[in-house]
Amino acid sequence: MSNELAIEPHHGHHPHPSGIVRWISTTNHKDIGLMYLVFGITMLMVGGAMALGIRAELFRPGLQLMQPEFFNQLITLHGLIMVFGFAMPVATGLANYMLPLVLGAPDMALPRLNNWGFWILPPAAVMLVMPFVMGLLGVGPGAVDTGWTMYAPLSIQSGWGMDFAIFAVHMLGISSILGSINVIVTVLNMRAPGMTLMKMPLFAHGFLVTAILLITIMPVLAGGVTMVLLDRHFGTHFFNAAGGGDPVLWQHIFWFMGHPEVYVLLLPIAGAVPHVLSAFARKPPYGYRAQVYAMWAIGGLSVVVWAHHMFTSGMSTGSQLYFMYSTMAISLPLAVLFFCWIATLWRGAMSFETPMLFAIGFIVLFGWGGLTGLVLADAAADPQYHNAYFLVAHFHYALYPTTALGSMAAIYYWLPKWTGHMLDERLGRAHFWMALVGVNLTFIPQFLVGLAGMPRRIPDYPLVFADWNMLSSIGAFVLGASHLIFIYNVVKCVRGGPKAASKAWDGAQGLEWTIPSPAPYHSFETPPAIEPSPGHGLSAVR
Ligand code: CU1
Repeated sequence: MSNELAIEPHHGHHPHPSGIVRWISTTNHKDIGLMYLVFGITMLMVGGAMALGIRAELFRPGLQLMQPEFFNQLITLHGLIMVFGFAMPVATGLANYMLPLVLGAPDMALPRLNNWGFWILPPAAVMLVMPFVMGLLGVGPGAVDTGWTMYAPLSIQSGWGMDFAIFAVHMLGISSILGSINVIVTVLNMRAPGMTLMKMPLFAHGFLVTAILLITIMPVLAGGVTMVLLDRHFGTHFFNAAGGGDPVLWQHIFWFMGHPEVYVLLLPIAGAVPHVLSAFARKPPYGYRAQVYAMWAIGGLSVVVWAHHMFTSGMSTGSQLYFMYSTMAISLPLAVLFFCWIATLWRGAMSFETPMLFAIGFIVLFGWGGLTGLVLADAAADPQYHNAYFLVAHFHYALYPTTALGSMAAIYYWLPKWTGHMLDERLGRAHFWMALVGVNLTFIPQFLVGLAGMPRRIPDYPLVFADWNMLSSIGAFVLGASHLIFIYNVVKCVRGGPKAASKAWDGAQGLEWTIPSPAPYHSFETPPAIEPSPGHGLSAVR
């Protein structure tokens, strides 16, 4: 029986509220997923504008546009906004929209909690950015200016923008813990009958590991920033050396969250990309089991390697060796994922539509991020790179391909399912090539100036670094402009375009392609009778 017969939106329900009330009160996974995506992309624009402010100041040596205090606020907010405001909400939006669709479920397991989890986000973002806006208007000391790592003792001495950041981190943490609980409960309880854990799509595995990681690390960060708050206002000395505290303790707490956070950003994409590769190579994902085990291994290892960020903080040789080797060990499961992705393409009947371009772009550029990370993980070499622009280039090569190219691959891939329209391929290609040129032009020069010794987090630099910095700034503006094409293309696809079939892409497999495009308000009111496909996680309807 085809599923489409079982779906008839609205039957047996009260009429849905419309207008703003609909969005505030909605418990529908698609509405909430959409709000997460819109919120995340909005924050990408805000954080991106701040990055362009940074690059504009660094276009030439000397201070042109801003004072160092303001520059510090920009780098801090750029980091916090991109990680907590853009990357995580976009991933949560994908989870909300797509998990019920790929699992054959009617909705997420905990819809009211889902609503609450989203609506904590906008006030948190306002709280983070408000001191910045007030500072611009000449009121107060401005936003948090410690760098996104919020290192003590700076975070204890900084102005009240820091207190706002602490409360914002609390709220962001609550939001992602609620979202994670929902993902775990949904994946464990809402799968279509017959879809065992080892037959569910890789997309769901990626989010399951991510959600467990988030529940492990976010409370630790919340506890850490609470200790900073106590140090600032309530006379404790957790991180204050003058009172017998230890600033390095903060670094341990922060990076216990901060390192797994990288994999929180990677694993949802590592789960989504195989769907795209397999659709456009017209082959099932290669090495399904290996990919699942690799994702779990990455998740497990990611919580025991954090102090590789702290090699220069004065740690014993034994600890350095441990954190060096454990960090390098992560490259093994990561290499398994890479080989599986490449093997999925191997001898496939490939075509290069926009989502495929972004998926391949993600693999190649993220490979660069990973390889340069190995250099930094070497405890003996790290002092050369620590706090230099090499590091900045490395983590942007790790994070931009993942959070932007990877999530855009997923968004372009599922956009026909969301809107019922095919996207404009020409614009999609233009977006891809412009982003590809932009990201490389921005960050390759940063590797070079970093190796030559340019430190990070400075608004001014010696003349000798001028040419590379100018190129990097030009690249950043190209990259920024490419995002405008993205937004225009998505809006265009929402408003119209060639009609998308239920199965929008030839080679696409999985339950989400068995229901109409656009997907109806309630996805699978009757659990689909599935034909669990042997060993590659993309079930078909019987
Ligand atoms: Cu790390």
